[in-house]
This record gives sequence, structure tokens and C-alpha cells, in this order.
Amino acid sequence: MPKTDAQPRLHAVPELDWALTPRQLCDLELLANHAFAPLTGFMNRTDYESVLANMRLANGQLWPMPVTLDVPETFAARLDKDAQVGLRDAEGVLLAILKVEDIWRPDRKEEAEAVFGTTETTHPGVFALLERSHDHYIGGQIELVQRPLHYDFPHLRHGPDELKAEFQRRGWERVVAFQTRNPMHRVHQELTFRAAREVEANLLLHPVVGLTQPNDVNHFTRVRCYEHLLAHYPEQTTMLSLLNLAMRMAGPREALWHALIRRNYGCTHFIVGRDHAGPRNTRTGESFYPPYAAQELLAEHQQEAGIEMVPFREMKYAVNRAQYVPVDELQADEPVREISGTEVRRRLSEGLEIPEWFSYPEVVRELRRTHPPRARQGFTVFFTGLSGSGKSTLANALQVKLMELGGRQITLLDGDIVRKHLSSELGFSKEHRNLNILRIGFVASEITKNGGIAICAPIAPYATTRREVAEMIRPHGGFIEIHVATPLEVCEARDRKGLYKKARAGIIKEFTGISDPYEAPETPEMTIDTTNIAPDQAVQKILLKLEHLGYLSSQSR
Ligand code: PPS
Repeated sequence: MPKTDAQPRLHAVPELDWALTPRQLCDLELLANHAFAPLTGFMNRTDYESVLANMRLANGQLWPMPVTLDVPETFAARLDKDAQVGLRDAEGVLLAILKVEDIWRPDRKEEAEAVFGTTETTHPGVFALLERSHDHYIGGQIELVQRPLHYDFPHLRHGPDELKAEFQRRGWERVVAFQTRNPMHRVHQELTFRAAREVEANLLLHPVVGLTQPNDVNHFTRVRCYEHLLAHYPEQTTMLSLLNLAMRMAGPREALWHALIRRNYGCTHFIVGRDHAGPRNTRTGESFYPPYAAQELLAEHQQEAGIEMVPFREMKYAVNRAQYVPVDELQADEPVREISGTEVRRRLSEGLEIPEWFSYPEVVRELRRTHPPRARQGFTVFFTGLSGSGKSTLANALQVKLMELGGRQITLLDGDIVRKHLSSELGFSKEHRNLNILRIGFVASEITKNGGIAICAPIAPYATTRREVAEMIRPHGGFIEIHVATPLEVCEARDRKGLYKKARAGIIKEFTGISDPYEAPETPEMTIDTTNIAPDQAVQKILLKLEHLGYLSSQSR
């Protein structure tokens, strides 16, 4: 059982406090428990620049990933060198004190290029860096006051010292670690078996439970799945431990980083597969990194890293042998079966069979508990478009139609309703609009999570904010974006509220489409121009779409 520091040590009272973001909180934990050794704090500028340029700290030690503390300019401006900053969790608990060595404004595009090899914000790590992180970094040593507390799965959380002691207690000298952010199925079990056998080592299943990709299966579900799978490993040979890492999805650099972290946990070997920690470009569907780039980088550095890579080859289920076989050991034309991650999600969402050769029934059952078929999931229909485009009319008509079908709880979050009940103090500056949309997103995600239907109809003019809303909702259910693309001329000619006239006269400032931008969605689920279509016809189209996507059950048709 991991220790908790019940008696915080005495420490100086920090001059300023910083509430850590979820990413920073994960980083702090791994800095404090030495999983990020040789780092002893958030990076200063020299180390940061050296890591970007050479994958090494300024003293030459191998380290591929920036570990920085980002803060807004307003906060940075209040700091002097040598200031002490209290690092607190979301509840305000003081976890550590940062002794500031450096305060600087990084070139985050340069960082994206160096670490991720791209500045494309369709890359989740680049998006987090360029669109979600603050524009100043503060670096310095940290003094731990209290370890971050975890209430979930405490029996499976170990720091490096605890894990090393556990290996020693079990007499494990050679340990091969398996990293994952996904549920594990039989193919993963087979490849971990083979890896352990190949290098004659014990096996550590070391899944990441900190921050992974927004649409990943949540770690609570995954850990229950891993526990079921563990029962299928020979006792005494395999161990499960959770790693509270915030992944960056940086492909090759990330793989090397993962290996160094596992070395710090006392592992001697590390499994690296195809496209390790490489995300797909959501626009093109292509991987950001060549499939074996991670293995190549690790092969180059493994000796210096002090941990040996076990590269694994792709495996497929050979039907006639009733077992998984590496693809290069398959006979020509040998019949194989495979089910991709996307196909697993489709089968779960449609309530279809997932065969036993692919996954153990207990694991599938666990996944089904959190991923019921779409017809039993909540969803959000998110209309976006100019004022007067017909969003509210469609949203109202859709609500009524869904109520007529019956059996579902529906909430309408129309632009005007929200501005009255949730955002009455907000105006129409970019900042206020974003706040307004994020509030709508928060409420809609709660409704979706609890199996309800949220219909939102704000203007929502900015693409990145809409994306953020989608990311808040998608892990919990459906997010259907509908662009009400009625042209500006038509909206202006309608001018039901007389606002366009006022906007043209300059009486209303920052008016969307006139004196403020509207960024049209690039890939909405539907586009509806209400110029020549009656609301009930448009709503029929939406209902068909929802049915096609599987969100309306056959009983409610
Ligand atoms: S936003 O950008 O999404 O926060 O806007 P939203 O909350 O949907 O706006 C709600 C209604 O506010 C009226 N209104 C304005 N719209 C755009 N720009 C400016 N400056 C503005 N001032 C007031 C407008 O009638 C919006 O309602 P709809 O239903 O879209 O016409």
C-alpha cells in the first residue's frame, strides 16, 4: 500500500499560490516521487532549450521531454527570481513549493516543432500546447509538502521506490514493462507473454492513468479490465501498477521518455510496439509518425538510457491454429482474424458481439457497463450558426419531436435561455463568448453523462471553443454538431430582433457576421441552410441522422 505523508513537514509560507492544472498535477507527482529523475523540479530555461534542441538536459543527460510549469503573463509578472510559489491542487491543498529560478515566455510553436515534429493542432499534444497552455513558464526546484492523494485504486499505485522494493521482495531481477493507455485484450496478453518469455523476465503491466487522449476509455473502466485480465496470467509472474503520467502523445520522443521513466521504476526491459504513443491526425486519418520511428529512436539510445527495448511485432489471430501469431511467422494465405479499436467501439455502441478469441468475456462485460449501446447513451445536439439563422426554431422543433417520440429526458440550452439563466453577467467579447459556450458545454456534458439529451443552440462562433466542448462531451456520449449555415444576407434580411440594423449602425458592437468573426465548422455532422427548407422538414432530416447514428432506439421510432 502506498504511503501517504500524514505529517506534512514544516515549510516556509509561500508568497504566491498557483492552482495546478491536471497536467501539472501529474507532472508534480512524478517529479516528487523521482519517476522523472534526474529532474528535481520544473525545468529552467537552459534545460528546456537544451531538451528541445538535443533531447538532453544542459548537463548532457538524456531527457527528451520538456516538463514545464506554464502560467499566464499576469501571474508571471507578479514573480521575481527566487520567489517561492505554493503549488496547490484543485481543492487548494498545498502540495509543494517551487523556488523560482527562471521566468520566461517560450516560443511554443518552436517547442511543438521540436517535440512533436509538427505545429498542426489536430495533434492532441500540439493542441494542448498551443491552444490550452499558458504563455509563460516558470522553472525551479520543488520542495514536496504533501503527496497528491488518490482515492481510486490505492492498492495499485506505487512510486519508484515502492515498486523497486516490491520487485526485490518478490525476487524479480529482470522486469519487462508494458505501457498502455487502452483496454487490454488477448492480443496484448499474448504479446506480453512472448516478450517476457523472450527476455526471461517478469512482467509489469504499467498502464497510464493520468492524462491520455480525450476519447480514450476512462481509467476506472480500464483498471477494472486490467484486473480481470491479470487473473489470466500465471500467478507470481506478473504485476499490475498504475502510472499517473500525463501523456503528450509525442511518438518517438515519448517512447524514449516512457523508457527512462520505467528505468526509474526499476524495470530492465521495456516493450515498444508499432506507432508507440503516436496519435492520428483527425483530419487525414494518417499517423503523425512513421510506424517504427519510436523503435528506431529507442534502439539508438537504449544503452545510454539504461533499459533494454523489447520491440514487438504485430500479431494476428491465426484461425486454423486458434492462437495469436506474429505476422512474419504466418504462412502465406493463412486465414487470420482481427478487430480494430474502431471496430470494438462500433460493436460496443451497437451492442454487437465481441468474440472470445478477441477478448475475455469479463473484460467485454466491463467495457459494456460503461459503453452501453448508443440507443441507451446520452447525446448532445449542438446547433451553431449566425444570429437569425434558425438555430432556435430548429432546436425547439427538435425538442418537441423528441418529446413526441417519448422515453427520454431532454434539456434545451438555447442561446437566449442560457444568457438569461447561466450567463446573465456576460457580454459578447471573445473571452465572454468562450466562457458562455464552455458553460453550455459543461452543462451539456453532465446531461449527456447521465443519459439525457441536451439540445444547444448558441452562435458559438469560434472553432477551438466548439472543439473543447466536443471533447468535454464525447467521452460521455454523442456529440452531433449541426451547422445552421443560412447565409448572412438571409439572416440580415430576416432581422427578427432588429439587431442587424443596430449592428450596421454601430449601436451594437462586436456583432457576429458584421463586426465579429464566425468560423464555420469544417466537419459538422450536418449542415442545414434554412433559406428554403421548412423547420419540420429540417427536423425530419436531423431525426434520420440521429437514427442512422444509432442514438434513437427502435422502440422510440
Ligand atoms: S455566443 O457568441 O455563442 O456567446 O452568442 P449567444 O449567446 O448564442 O448569443 C445569444 C443572442 O444574443 C444576441 N446578441 C448578439 N449576438 C451576436 N453578437 C452580438 N454582439 C450580440 N448582442 C446580442 C443575439 O440575438 C443572439 O441570439 P440568436 O438567437 O443567435 O439570434
